[in-house]
Amino acid sequence: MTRYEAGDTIAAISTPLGEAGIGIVRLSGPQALEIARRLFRPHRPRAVWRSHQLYLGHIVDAHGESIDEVLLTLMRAPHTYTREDVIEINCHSGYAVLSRILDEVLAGGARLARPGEFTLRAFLAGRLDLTQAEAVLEVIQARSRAGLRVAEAHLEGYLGRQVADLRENLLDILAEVEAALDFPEETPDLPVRKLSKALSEVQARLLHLRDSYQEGRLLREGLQVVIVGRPNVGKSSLLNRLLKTERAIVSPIPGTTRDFIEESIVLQGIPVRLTDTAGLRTAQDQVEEIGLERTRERLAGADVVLYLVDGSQPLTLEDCAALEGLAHRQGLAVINKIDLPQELAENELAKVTSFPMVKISALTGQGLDELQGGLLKLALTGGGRTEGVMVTEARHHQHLCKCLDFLHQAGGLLISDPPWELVALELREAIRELGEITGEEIGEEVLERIFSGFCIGK
Ligand SMILES: Nc1nc2c(ncn2[C@@H]2O[C@H](COP(=O)(O)OP(=O)(O)OP(=O)(O)O)[C@@H](O)[C@H]2O)c(=O)[nH]1
Ligand SMILES: [Mg+2]
Repeated sequence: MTRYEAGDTIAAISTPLGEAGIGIVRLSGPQALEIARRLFRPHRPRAVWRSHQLYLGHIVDAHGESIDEVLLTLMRAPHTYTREDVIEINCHSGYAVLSRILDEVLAGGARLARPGEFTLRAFLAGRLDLTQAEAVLEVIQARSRAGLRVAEAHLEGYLGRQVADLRENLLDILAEVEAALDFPEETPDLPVRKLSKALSEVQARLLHLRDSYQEGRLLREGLQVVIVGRPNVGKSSLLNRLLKTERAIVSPIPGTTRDFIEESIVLQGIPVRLTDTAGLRTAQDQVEEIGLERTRERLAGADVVLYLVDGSQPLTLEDCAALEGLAHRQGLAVINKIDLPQELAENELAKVTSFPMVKISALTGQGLDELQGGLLKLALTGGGRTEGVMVTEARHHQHLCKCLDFLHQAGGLLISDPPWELVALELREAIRELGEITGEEIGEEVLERIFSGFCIGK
């Protein structure tokens, strides 16, 4: 094992490299204190260094010349993030200061930390389970309040504990089955009904967790919304309205938007990525053709489609064809320009699409609340959850699905006098899937993949 070698001292710049009030160089490992003491000149020299204290002084280079005035935090193992000795050097944040201090630390015997290595050490030391380690990244990347709330709950270990608890329940069931397998004479006939009931209870809780992913994924990744429609129906005007800025060019000339425009907003705590696209029509030139191709690509990746029509015009054949092409998608049929005299027959529109209908004016802002409400309703078909542990990671969701598959197999085998060997086999697989979520059973390559997504210094 090269990557997970403990024993060496790692160091990294833990704050973004840029001009700011404070930047932090962090060290963790058995030599952290020794390295720091060689570089640090405290304002008030002292014989005893106490843990969890701040010291004011200077970091100096090999010639004794000061690099910066800093506040140094000393944290002795085991009450630290990594459970090793940790030193944090709070200096002024600037490229030259931070990189010079890091260079001195590395020259002093530390090794540059790999992405996520501090958190990896916290995981390997047993301070965090894997769901908590992953939540560190989730907290950093949270894009909305609701997303942050869920990430913080993961960091507290609520998800990990729930999964570990379910795994324990399965281990209990497995123990009963295995006892009967190992000592068939001493064990009375296994209570199939009781085991079946215990299994169903675990399955129900797992299903609940698995289903929370629909909303969890939205909180994490955001909702992809694409605005499409014929030229000039007001797509860019709607984008601007939702963003509350004049982001996209709006003009009465059809074909104004040629490339797609993407921006983010937060709707009731859920991050939404909004894409305005080039109007759907037969391309007039090569640039427009490329624009249309991009519209189709964005459309393919959308969670929700907003199909815009101009209410002051009759419905066209192109609209009908486009809407029919979207029949298998989730979306809203948005009638725009309701401030103008209406020419569009709503019943005709209803005939070609099953999308819920919303009427708005991108010009006056009328109907915008209904539009946003309709959007969220589509995104949260489960109605939205306000409490309980939620799954936000694709990795966790996959393991939950696989675990449920194995339990389904096990459940199917539970008839009177079932092949207990096979039941045990399915149960063991199911237990392993849960162990991969919390990290109790995890391969090195999976760890590698998870932590390589982190930034250096975390
Ligand atoms: N009266 C009225 N005019 C609108 C409304 N929404 C947009 N318009 C006007 O319709 C014209 C086209 O608006 P855009 O937002 O550029 O339309 P678009 O769908 O982005 O058009 P392309 O980019 O060409 O596909 C502009 O003159 C807008 O001011 C509305 O709700 N009411
Ligand atoms: Mg436009």
